[in-house]
Amino acid sequence: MTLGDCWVKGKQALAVVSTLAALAPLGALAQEANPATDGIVKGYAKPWQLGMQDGATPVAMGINSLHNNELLAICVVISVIVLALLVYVCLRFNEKANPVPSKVSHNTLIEVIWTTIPILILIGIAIPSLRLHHLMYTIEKPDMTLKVTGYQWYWGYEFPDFEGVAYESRPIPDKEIDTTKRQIRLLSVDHPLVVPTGKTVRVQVTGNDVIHSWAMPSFGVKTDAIPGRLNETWFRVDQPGIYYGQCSELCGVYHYYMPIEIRAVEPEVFEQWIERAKGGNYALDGLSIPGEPKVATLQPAQ
Ligand SMILES: [Cu+2]
Repeated sequence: MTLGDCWVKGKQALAVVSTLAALAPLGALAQEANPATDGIVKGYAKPWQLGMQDGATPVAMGINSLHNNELLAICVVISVIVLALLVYVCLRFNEKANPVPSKVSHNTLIEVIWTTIPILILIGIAIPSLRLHHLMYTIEKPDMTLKVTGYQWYWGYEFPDFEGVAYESRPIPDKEIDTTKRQIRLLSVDHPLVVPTGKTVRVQVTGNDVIHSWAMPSFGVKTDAIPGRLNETWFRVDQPGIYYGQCSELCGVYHYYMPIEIRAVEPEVFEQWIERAKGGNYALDGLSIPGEPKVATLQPAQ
């Protein structure tokens, strides 16, 4: 072995060791207490999660179902058929099995078939996709309107239906994170957005300075917040719980500083909260989500 070979081998070994060292914290992450396991925190990317977050709204459920049931099934069927054809061709038409190859270069029937079948598959995908798009962009009789404004670097929430209810939402600093209150680093905020369950909420999204994006994976919502423009979306959450999202448009140096925390509470709880909020008190203490212990777990850090 030359000196050069030794050098290359040494570098390879170092790369393997450093990769293993980098992966080690992942194991620790898996061991970490997972706030998502108690069923109250619902919209949250779990350690080692595969696939998308569970849908909490009709739109998110529609997206998940289209992706997991329909598109994935079509992909599997196509992949299996193509693989089977490849295997058949390799076995049946190799040099040994088929020493004299056919000279055929054109077959109208086969060409018509391989053009029409993909067209039919695309039409089959387009119909449920367009139906879902229609659901996403059609807001039927909203029960409530919510205005979301992206600022550098926080979110502003306004409830135009309830006079005077407008506040800002910022993440809880790392040092103040209290896991006993189900707070999650970089996701939990001081003043979460509170919405009633079972109600259609129209969301109007705009930006104050640069483009932000209000994205809630478990709601199937990702709407750009653009200065000078009002974008509209909607959601209806049926299950009370805590859901998380983030600004999903690179908006500057503190982009990470724009998480979204939504507390979906039952309409009666929402009424109580909104009454207090009208007086400028946006704290959530005393208002709990069913199944959640009442130990002021909903109280945000001051
Ligand atoms: Cu942003």
